[in-house]
Amino acid sequence: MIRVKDASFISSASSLANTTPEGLSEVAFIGRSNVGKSSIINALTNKKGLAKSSSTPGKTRLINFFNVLLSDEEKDFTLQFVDLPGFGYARVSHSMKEEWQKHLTQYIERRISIRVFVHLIDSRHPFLESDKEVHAYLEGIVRPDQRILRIFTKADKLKQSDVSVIKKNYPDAILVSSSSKKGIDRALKAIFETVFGVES
Ligand SMILES: Nc1nc2c(ncn2[C@@H]2O[C@H](COP(=O)(O)OP(=O)(O)OP(=O)(O)O)[C@@H](O)[C@H]2O)c(=O)[nH]1
Ligand SMILES: [Mg+2]
Repeated sequence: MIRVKDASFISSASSLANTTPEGLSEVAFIGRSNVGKSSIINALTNKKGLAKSSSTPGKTRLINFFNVLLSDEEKDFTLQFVDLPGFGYARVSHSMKEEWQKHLTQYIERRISIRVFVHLIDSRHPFLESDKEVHAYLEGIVRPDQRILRIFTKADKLKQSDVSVIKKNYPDAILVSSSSKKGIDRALKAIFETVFGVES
């Protein structure tokens, strides 16, 4: 089984120009503000407070890099998890919003090291137009060496009937709860296999 041995904060960047050097394979967590991007990084690494989460949307304002050391019992692997600001956070001035989105899209489109885009979707709202737009956007820019993984967050808030609806519409759906940790092992395995192309 794949597990995280260690995780640590590396740096924050306000734009692509001042990011850490290209190199380690990166997993970029993308989604609407408040969907649970920072929380899933903490759950996956089993480190509360590693990424700053908040009930107030718009908490993450920079591109934050975390070094993650994984092990599959035999070998160690290193990845970089990247916590990003949310798409479409409205409670800032229009010009500031445009500035954020510009830096965000530059990082997403031009950063060579990105191997996986983890698109997080709030499982209570699985069919939002904004998520369809994000998915279409990612499909439009994804390079042959990159993959898109869809993960549904906050699954602890769902009734079984809601789970069935998601599974029917997204047969490969990975549902997770960062609070109860349900689905977290499966999400880690999926990320690992997507990056390294091997079964763990
Ligand atoms: N019930 C429940 N709440 C969650 C879960 N994951 C995150 N939350 C809550 O959702 C809120 C937002 O979580 P964050 O991780 O800060 O969300 P984010 O996507 O990083 O938000 P921004 O940084 O603003 O873009 C916080 O109050 C979290 O405690 C989950 O699995 N279940
Ligand atoms: Mg955040």
